[in-house]
Amino acid sequence: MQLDHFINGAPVPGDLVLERRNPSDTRELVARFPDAGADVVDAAVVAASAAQPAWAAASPEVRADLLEAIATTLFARSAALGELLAREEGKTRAEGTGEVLRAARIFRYFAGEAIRLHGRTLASTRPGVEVRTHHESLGVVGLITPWNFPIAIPAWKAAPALAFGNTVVMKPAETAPAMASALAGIIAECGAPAGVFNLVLGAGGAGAALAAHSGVDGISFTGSQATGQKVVQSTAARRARVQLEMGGKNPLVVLADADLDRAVAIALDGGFFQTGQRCTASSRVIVEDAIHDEFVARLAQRACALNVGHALDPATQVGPANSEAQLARNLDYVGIATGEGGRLVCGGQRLEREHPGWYMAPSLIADTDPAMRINCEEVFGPVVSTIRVHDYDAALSVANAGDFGLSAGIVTNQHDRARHFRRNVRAGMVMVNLPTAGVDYHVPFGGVRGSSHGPREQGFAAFEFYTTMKTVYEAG
Ligand code: UN1
Repeated sequence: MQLDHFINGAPVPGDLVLERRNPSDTRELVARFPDAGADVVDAAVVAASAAQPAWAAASPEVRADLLEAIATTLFARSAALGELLAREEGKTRAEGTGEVLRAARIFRYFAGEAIRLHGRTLASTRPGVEVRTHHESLGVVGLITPWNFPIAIPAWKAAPALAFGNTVVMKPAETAPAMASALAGIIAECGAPAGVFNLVLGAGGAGAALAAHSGVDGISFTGSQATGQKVVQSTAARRARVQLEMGGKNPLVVLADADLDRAVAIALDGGFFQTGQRCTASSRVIVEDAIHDEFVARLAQRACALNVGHALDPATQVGPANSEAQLARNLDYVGIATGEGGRLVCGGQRLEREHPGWYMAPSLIADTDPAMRINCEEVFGPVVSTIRVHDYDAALSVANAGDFGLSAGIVTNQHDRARHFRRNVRAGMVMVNLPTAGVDYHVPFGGVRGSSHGPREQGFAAFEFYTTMKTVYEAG
């Protein structure tokens, strides 16, 4: 598959200097694609700027119809797109197809939101004056998207952007160009006017050029803290709006009263499904002493039994790491954790399969200390650590340690404990008796501290980033 940029309603080819291989079988070349330079990014921003006034002025019904058509197309093609997603990203076919359906539902949700956008009318403090708020589009938005949800995250950024009258330039991760291209093709096919949605492919330089472009009114970014920091510096310098999602080191607290089978199932899902490659993954499991050893033994048994294999094999439960670099990072962190005194209970090694791929055994490291690097730094792989605590208060304080604050979970049947945790844990999302990962699409998503910056994404909160407010005073 040879991919092009997509600018002003037409494919724009470039030198095919980059390639993407299937992480389940690296002999398979999934896509070859170009690396946008500043000139290509500029052309896309110019096209988006030119298209923006007419798109914002169109009836909300026009925008709703486009999003509805995109949703319908994604529903209809979920099987083929789910397969492409699994081949390109490495998550299982079921996870890939599920993600395409999630993207479809996001577009359908924002088709409704396009119509519902409204302001407020208030009585002025001055007689004879009316005062209202209007929400207008922000303008041209740049979307810098990660590889781990290669269609759902583009959908939850692009759908509200388009719904509220913005035009888009999207730069997807360099390990997920084919899904982004498929989405751009569908948006065009469903009737988006030229310039409304533009795609530039490439590596980090293309994203940096987009973040720095003076014609871009806002950047929505999901990725690492290091890149997020560069994005915020670049946007702050020109006072553009910015929204950053930068991952987590999400704690899952398991209290002694918890049903062990349930707690183990929650930890297994949150820690290892989707190869642990979720910013919401339960990567730190904090367990009360009374059940710690039994919990670790059962989780290790379940983790070892997970079937790691080719993403398209129906028996596979955990696909490969997304890239060779990600696999190397995962293995490095196992070494760092054991080097600092953690006890490797299961996994920890690369796996060989009949296809050459970036496979890794689900890995559990027990007896870790909250201050160890494994408990402070995001790994983004199937690597889970456990921390033993003597009571709930200690668990809460460990959960609140560190620089992240995206999602936090607790497994308990004690209502008062769950409520105390919900009120006192420092996180943007709290899960009671649920994995820290796996969120609904119609409610706000985001974290606190080093995890997020700027307005929340998704659901009814999304309009805050993608619109600007105007206050109108009118005398008769
Ligand atoms: C989820 O847990 O369902 O990059 C979504 C990520 C997050 C999305 C997680 N922004 O993993």
